[in-house]
Amino acid sequence: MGLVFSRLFSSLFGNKEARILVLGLDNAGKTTILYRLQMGEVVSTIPTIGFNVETVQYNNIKFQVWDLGGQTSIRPYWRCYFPNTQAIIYVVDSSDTDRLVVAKEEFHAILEEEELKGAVVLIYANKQDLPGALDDAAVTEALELHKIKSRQWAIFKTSAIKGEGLFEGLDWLSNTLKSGGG
Ligand SMILES: Nc1nc2c(ncn2[C@@H]2O[C@H](COP(=O)(O)OP(=O)(O)OP(=O)(O)O)[C@@H](O)[C@H]2O)c(=O)[nH]1
Ligand SMILES: [Mg+2]
Repeated sequence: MGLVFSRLFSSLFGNKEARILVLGLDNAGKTTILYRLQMGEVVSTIPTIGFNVETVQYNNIKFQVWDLGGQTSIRPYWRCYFPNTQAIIYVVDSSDTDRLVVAKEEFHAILEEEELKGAVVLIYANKQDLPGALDDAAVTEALELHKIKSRQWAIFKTSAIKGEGLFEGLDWLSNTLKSGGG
């Protein structure tokens, strides 16, 4: 009842809330992105064991952003966070071409998850500032994004270090969520 009331209250005052999961392989830049979005700064990170969660208020949406550790041994725990998720931000290190196949497999495994069937997907082709980084078209191909069926998705080129592309992606996400996606 409390939840229903707070949702009604939020919708009356145009303040939608959304629970977002940030997923991707270790070293992709997820934690860097979370704090770039939240504080507008580059923070020094260590590999995440577990999660970080922060609230990011943007375009009248209160995003509750969950950044999960991406190491191989902790990826099985991602599913503990799947329920009630409106959107996934999938982060790829566009310069880590050796691991794009693994990134693709993890991505498509996520799309298969029943609990995430309704979630919209934003892909960040991150680390565009690095030499040899693949562009959005090449990452689209490597991740086989054309195989995505009946789900809203978009890909943006980003550099968390330079602060480029992140809010463009969040614009897409907030418009998509406002128009009923997720
Ligand atoms: N050049 C460059 N480096 C980046 C960028 N984004 C993140 N990094 C660096 O990549 C490294 C890993 O970043 P993290 O944000 O800790 O990566 P993560 O995805 O959270 O990794 P896990 O917590 O292990 O899953 C750090 O040294 C970051 O400074 C980027 O856009 N460009
Ligand atoms: Mg991290």
